[in-house]
Amino acid sequence: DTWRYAFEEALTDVQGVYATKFKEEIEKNSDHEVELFPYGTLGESADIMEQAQAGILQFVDQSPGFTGALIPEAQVFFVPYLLPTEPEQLNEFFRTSKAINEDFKGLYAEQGLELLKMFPEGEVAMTTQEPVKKPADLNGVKFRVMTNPLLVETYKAFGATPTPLPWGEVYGGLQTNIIQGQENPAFWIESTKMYEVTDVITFAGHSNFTTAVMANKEFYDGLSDADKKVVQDASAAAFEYIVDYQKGLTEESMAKIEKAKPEMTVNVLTEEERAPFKAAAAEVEKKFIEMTGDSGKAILDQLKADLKAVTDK
Ligand code: 6CS
Repeated sequence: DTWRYAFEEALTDVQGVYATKFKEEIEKNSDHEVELFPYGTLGESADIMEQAQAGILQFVDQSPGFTGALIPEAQVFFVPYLLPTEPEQLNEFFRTSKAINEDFKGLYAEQGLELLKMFPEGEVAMTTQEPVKKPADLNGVKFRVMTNPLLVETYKAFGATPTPLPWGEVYGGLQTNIIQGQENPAFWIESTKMYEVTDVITFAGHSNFTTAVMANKEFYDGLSDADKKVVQDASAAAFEYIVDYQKGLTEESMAKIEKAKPEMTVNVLTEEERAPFKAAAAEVEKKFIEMTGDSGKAILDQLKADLKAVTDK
């Protein structure tokens, strides 16, 4: 039989490389086949999620940036400056976190989804028309964010006018000046040519793009123990593969951007410049608790404990 797996990016982007590895592992270790559906073949992120919940798709990669309406707690990844920036610590956090590997599993299960893996896709950078050195530089900037209420709060706290949009509207929105900024990891800024429609890239270190791969739960629960193991093993192998694949990826992507558009301004904010952005985190954290109540607070506390365990090592 054939299992259908959709994701939010092209085959050659991070989610696509992960999915390709997952497919290879499944097909090597079982009689099942996996058919991959990259971005654009089945609709926007919200569409592929609906199809996965309906059981039309067996697997889906949807980033928490789009999962906020379904699972409000998944917005925790948009509390700025929460995750470590050091890659090995970050990877170890995703491997070992109880919040991610146990608590979130329960929340996804309530929505008919078996959470298989969460993984990081790289440090998020802002791309804008004008330099961003301080929050005031974002005043009046209509800044596209993924469709997620907490990210709206983050960019409000950063001083911008946040505009939630699905991915498909971002390039055109920048081109026609409906929006003047957006944020994403460097590989994505490069592969989707965001640098063609913005002039400045700013690294503020406020977040790492997190994504999540899940199965339709009814489908997963109906698998034999042997097939469940094949799926779990393939997920673990794809995780290790993708974190390794990403070593140096930001630098390579930035070099390609530099080559394609030498006049692009790239600013890496200093600690001093980051301070006012960091100061916004407390307010966003408060909003997160308001939106998600005890359940969100429990996840946030667990996540912080998991982070501490990794950074104390
Ligand atoms: O910003 C977005 O909407 C997209 N960014 C990435 C890195 N992957 C997929 C997502 O749709």
